[in-house]
Amino acid sequence: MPAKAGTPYLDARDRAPRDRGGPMNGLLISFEGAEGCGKSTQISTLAARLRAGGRVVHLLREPGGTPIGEEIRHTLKHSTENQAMTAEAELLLMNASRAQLVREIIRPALAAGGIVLCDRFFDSTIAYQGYGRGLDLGMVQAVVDFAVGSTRPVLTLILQVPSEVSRARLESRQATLPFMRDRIEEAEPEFFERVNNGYRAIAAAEPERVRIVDAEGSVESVQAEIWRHVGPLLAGFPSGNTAL
Ligand code: ATM
Repeated sequence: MPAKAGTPYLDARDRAPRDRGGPMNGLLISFEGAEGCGKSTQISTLAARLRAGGRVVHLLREPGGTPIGEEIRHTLKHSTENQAMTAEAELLLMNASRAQLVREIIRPALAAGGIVLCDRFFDSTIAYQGYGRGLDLGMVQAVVDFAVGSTRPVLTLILQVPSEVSRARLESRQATLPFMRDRIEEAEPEFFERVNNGYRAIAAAEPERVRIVDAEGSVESVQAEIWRHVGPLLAGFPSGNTAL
């Protein structure tokens, strides 16, 4: 129920519609999926194709993407002091990084008509902190709403590979970079199963915005599938602009 004028109490949902951050002419597209699903390769291939077509593209990652966000990312993933981190602190740090990224980079980029490709956005929080860590989903959603306000992706692609494939790729990466300890990747296999269930639930709840892409095929075939979703969004969207 909307808050009455003069009421001191406003919850995150009342506040979100006012937190618009100005007119947004660009496109925000997010990419999600388990580790080792091939997201980074696909996002940079897509960015190159869009830039070749004269689009202004911003490639961002979460957590991170700003100097403050990158410090938070280090604390979340690699800091030697992070073993004791609670799920609640993890939720808030992910969203502190996000709140900064939205206001420092994403909103100005969208206002200038750019295309923002985000390697993970708030659906990671629903999947990892909500489904994976088991935090209350209503609470997680309220924190996300506060962090992003009305800045939401027009399209979210979840790249899906079988969990054995994802685990095998993760283990081979860990073997080649043993000094890059990552607290989140150290979770047990059941955690990642819950995360994948979360992604399936998100896709089922928002079929218009969220699409699952089978990412097991060749880089080219997966990119073709991604383009089938992205291409139609570009119709009527000016290319060759000089945004940001
Ligand atoms: P990558 O940038 O390598 O995907 O690492 C980010 C990690 O942070 C990833 N971990 N794994 N495994 C997913 C996790 N994450 C969250 O738990 N919540 C979030 O909101 C975001 C953005 C990422």
